[in-house]
This record gives sequence, structure tokens and C-alpha cells, in this order.
Amino acid sequence: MVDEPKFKRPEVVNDDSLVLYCNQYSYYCQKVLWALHEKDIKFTKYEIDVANDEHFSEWFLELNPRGELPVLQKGLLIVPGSTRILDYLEENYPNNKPLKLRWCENVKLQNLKNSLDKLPIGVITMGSFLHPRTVVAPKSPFVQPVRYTILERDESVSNRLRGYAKAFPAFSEVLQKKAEFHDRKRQMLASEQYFLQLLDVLDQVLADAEAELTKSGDDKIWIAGADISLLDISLVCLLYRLYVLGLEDRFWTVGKKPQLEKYFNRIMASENFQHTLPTKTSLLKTIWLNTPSTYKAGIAAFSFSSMIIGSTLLKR
Ligand SMILES: N[C@@H](CCC(=O)N[C@@H](CS)C(=O)NCC(=O)O)C(=O)O
Repeated sequence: MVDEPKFKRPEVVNDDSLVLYCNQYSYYCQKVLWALHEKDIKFTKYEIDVANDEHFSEWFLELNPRGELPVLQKGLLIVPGSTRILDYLEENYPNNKPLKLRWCENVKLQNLKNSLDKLPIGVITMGSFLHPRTVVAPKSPFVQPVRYTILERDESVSNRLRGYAKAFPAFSEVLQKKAEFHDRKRQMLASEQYFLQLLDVLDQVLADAEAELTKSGDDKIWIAGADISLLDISLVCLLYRLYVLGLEDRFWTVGKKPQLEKYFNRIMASENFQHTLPTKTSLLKTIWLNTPSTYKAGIAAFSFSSMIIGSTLLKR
């Protein structure tokens, strides 16, 4: 008897409506989610369980052999990757709010967008976990126990990929290559000096953004003027990722980039951006599910002893 696969293709894909396969903590998915909200396009969100490797399951690899999120589906049409999805939305929904920067707009803004889109967000994220000296006060869900779990999973990912390559021969080549790429990435990231250089490149890109925001002045909400563009989406999603990683003090708060700070705080409060964030309940659930049991035992022991001390004090 053949074992039932752990993950099965969801049933939501039979009609012609839009389905977005994504993960609530992914930077690339957040960009697409924000664009869909901004353009007011109806879609169904399907959360992929990356903590249990659903993105490397056979049904997902059939959708995107690279095993990466996000993926958009409309009937038989499959669009993988945030850049291609954002282009697809611009081209196929011409009557919805346009988000593309117009070519006549400032070349510096175009260059800034290109630099932002080339930044390796996954590498920056993992680097901040490997080199905790670089961060101050990471926010949920990237609290200490969760970072520990993510790092542990990341350490074994190339072995798991090689296992999936054997299990799913049709995707073997791409999964093997992914495993090799991952090994090289981990090797480079082991050096704190390499990571600090990467942060310097990032700082330069943010300094360019600060210069553009200083030029556009306080009366403009968005970086290119009165309307939101894909440049704002790339920039604010990056700032948000850096903020949850605990890197904001290094780059823009405490007077380092005051325009960027104002811009980020203003946009972070906006409704469409808030729609892209996980709910408090799912944050708590993620933290709990990704906290190693040794920590949980510690928390339970702490709560129990506080209860005893509390009740003893109350009796007095
Ligand atoms: N170039 C892709 C990158 C997507 C990407 O790296 N997605 C992450 C989620 S944030 C992912 O799927 N990581 C899993 C992996 O690479 O194995 C895009 O723009 O969508």
C-alpha cells in the first residue's frame, strides 16, 4: 500500500478565480498581498506550511519546481515569483489602481527600485539570526526561541532537499542545485565580516531612499509623489522586515535617517499595509509552535513558581 502524502493539493483551484499561495511571514508574499489589496483585486489566500516543508511537497513542486513562494494561480495559469506576479497584475488589471513607476519618472527612483529588488532578503534575515550582535530587540515572531528553531531548520535544509530530490525524481535536478546553493550561502554567512559588508550595502541603498524622501518633502505621502507605487511596496516591506529583525536602530532611528523613519511610521499605520500582517493570534500560535519544548518547560516552571509565590504573598 502506498503511503498517503502528508500534503495534498488544495481543492480551491478548480475555477478561474485568483489563488495566492503564500506564507504570512514571507517578505516576497507580503509585497504581492499589499499590491492585491491596493489594487482591490479579489483573491483567495492559501497559506503554505513552510515550517513543515509543504513548499517541498510534490503538489507544490508541480506548481513551482523551485519550491518558492509566492505563486499565483488562475485556472490553468501559474505565475511563480513576486516580480512576475506583480507584472502580471499590472498588465492584466489595467482598470485597477496602477502601481508601476512610470518610465518618465526620475531615473534615480528606478535605480533605487532595482537596488531594492536585488537585495537578498532571506540571506539578511538568516544573517541577523547567526550574528545576534548586529540586532537590538527583534519583534515577534522573531523572538529568541523562534530564531533558534528557524536556525536549526535552516541548518538541515540542504539534507532535507537532497532527501526530497530522491523522493521526487522529476524535481531532482532543481532540488539538488538548491541544496548546493544553500550550502554555499551558509558557508558565506558564517563569516560575520561578510554579513557586516552586506549590511553596509543595505545602508547605502537606504541612504539613497533617505535622499529621495528629503527631496520629495513632507507634503508627499509616497516616495514618487501623490500615488503609491511598487517602489513604496518594495521599500516599506524591506523596512518592515528590518524592523522585525531588530535592525531599525542600526539604519534609521535615533536621528540616522529621519525622513525614512517618518515615512515608515506613517505607512506602517495605513489600512492596506496592516492587511498584509499576520494577526496577533497567528503570531502567538507561531511563537508557541516554534518554541522548543525545553523553553516551554522553562516557561511552565516559571509560571508555576510565580503562581506559588503570588499565592503565598496574597496569604500574608
Ligand atoms: N525571487 C523570488 C524569491 C522568493 C523566495 O525566496 N521566497 C521565500 C519565501 S520568503 C521562499 O520561498 N523560501 C523557501 C526556499 O527558498 O526554499 C520572488 O521574488 O518571489
